[in-house]
Parts: sequence; structure tokens; C-alpha cells
Amino acid sequence: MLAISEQVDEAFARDVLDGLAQKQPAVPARWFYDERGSALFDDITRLPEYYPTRTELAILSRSMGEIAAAVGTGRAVVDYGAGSQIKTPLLLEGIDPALYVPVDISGVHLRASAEALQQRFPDLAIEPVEADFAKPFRLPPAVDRHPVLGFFPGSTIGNFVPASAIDLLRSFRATLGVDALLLIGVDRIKDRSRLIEAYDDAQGVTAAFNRNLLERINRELGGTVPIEAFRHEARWNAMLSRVEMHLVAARDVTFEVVGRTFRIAQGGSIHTENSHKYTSESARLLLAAGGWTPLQEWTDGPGDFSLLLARA
Ligand code: AVI
Repeated sequence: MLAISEQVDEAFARDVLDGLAQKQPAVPARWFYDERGSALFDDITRLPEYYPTRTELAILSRSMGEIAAAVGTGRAVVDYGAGSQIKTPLLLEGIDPALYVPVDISGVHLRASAEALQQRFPDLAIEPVEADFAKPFRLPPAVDRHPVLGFFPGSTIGNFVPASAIDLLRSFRATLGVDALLLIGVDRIKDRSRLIEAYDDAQGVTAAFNRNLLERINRELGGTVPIEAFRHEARWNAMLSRVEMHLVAARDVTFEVVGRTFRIAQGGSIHTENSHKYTSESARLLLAAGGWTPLQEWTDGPGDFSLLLARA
């Protein structure tokens, strides 16, 4: 049997080889998050242009009284993505759960964040689960003793195309059970220029985050991608309501990955991420399509971001 890291490498190789062979070359966004990619993403969340993190946090803190009243105490909280360092403590303080279950694909990140939280909440039972939440997994048996709240902040749902987002919501429902609630963050459609700036910041942090994917391909898959030949581009795709990130070839490039040769002509791109944006109505429809009944929605003044509570 393969160790988990070898499985990941194989999956990475498969995704990259299949993705680069497509007519529009593409690599799934989940491969951004190696150690450097995760650190760069943390930097992105603090950028002046990147409004989602601070807006969601402001909604959470301003509306925590109402959220706590709607959710109640004593729940088992299943945190998809293993704990934002600020949002998770805010939620845990607000709703006083009986059990906290962070779920993350990275065991290292999972254990570090669970330990930090345990220090802050010494009486809270914490049962981390190392799993890819996009695939079916089992919750610890202790969850069965409590009503469940799934927590999926950050508008990560936007990184899934709608059909996959619906599958994911349905799988959350199957995992969390029939009496569960779900608290989910969704980024809203807004002025095109603000969306583009959020994904193409002046300091070039998002560009470094995007290009780090090529560095990872070279390092982990023996790639020969000429990184300097690719520039970062954020595009608003109005038809599909999403910001797309691309790496655009500034000249004709030829490179190898795991012994296979790829060519990208000047101006062609590797599509690396989709970040779908929703209206209040389309977000509720998405939840409903995923088997969740929307109950309440909290937003900031201008309506830049929504936090939705739904029941299974
Ligand atoms: C993780 N995810 C919700 C981020 C987003 O906004 O789509 C990832 C990101 N990509 C570039 N900037 C942030």
C-alpha cells in the first residue's frame, strides 16, 4: 500500500498530465496548497484588495449573537478545511460546541491547528480527521452523540464548478446527517474591477501564488516549465459568473513533465483556478440543489459577502 504522500504525488502527476493535455490546458486549484502556496494564501487573505476574508470575519463577529441563537450550544462542529486561525475561535466562542472536528487533507496543518485550538479551548473535545473532504470519509463515532453543524467558510465553495459544488454539498449532507446545519460563506458578484483587483493585487502576491504551482510541478514532478515565460492573469468570466486565474505564455513554450512533452503557443494559457461568485438568490438555489434548505443569511452593508445557515 502507498503512503499518503506517495498517493498524493501520484494524484498530482495524474491531474497535471491529464490537465495539460486538454485543449485549454488546466491544473486543478487544489494543487496550489503546498507549504509555500499555503503561506502565500495566508498573505493573500491580508491584502488590501482581497476583501473576502476580512468581510466574512466582520459578518461573523457582528452577527455572532444571531448565529449562536440560530445554531444553539452543544453541537459537534465539523470544520471543513481545518480551522481558520481567526474565524474558528470566533465561532467556537460564540456557540460553545460539545465537540470540534477539523477535517483537512494535510495532516501536518491539521495537527498544528488542532493543538493551537486545544490550548485556547482546553475543555473542548477535539477529534481531527485527516481526509480530503471532497471525497467520502467517515466522521468519528463521538459525532453521533450530538447535533451537528458543518462549517465551510472562506467561499471555498466558489472554487468548485456548480455541478461539483452541488455534489460536494450533497456529500456534506450525507456525511453530516439528516439533522445537521451548515454555515457556509459565499462570495457575491460585484463590480468587475474590484473582483479583478482581488485576484491580481498590486504587490504581486496572487501572481506568486499562481506561479508557485509551476514551481511545484518542476520540483515534485521533475518538470522543465520555464516559469519566467508565464505571467499571471485574472479574468472575469461574466457568462459563468467567475474569476478565472490563468498563467499566460509570453512566448511559445515547450516543456516536459514526467517525461511527457507539452507545448503552449504564445498567448495560450494554463487555467489554474475558478472562483465562482453568486447573488444572494443564486447562492440559495445552489444550497437547495445540494440538498440544503436555507434558513438565514447574514451579509455586510454593501452585500459583498454572504454567510448562510441551512438545514439538511
Ligand atoms: C480559497 N479560495 C476561496 C480563494 C478564492 O478566493 O477563490 C483562493 C484564492 N485564489 C486567489 N486568491 C484567493
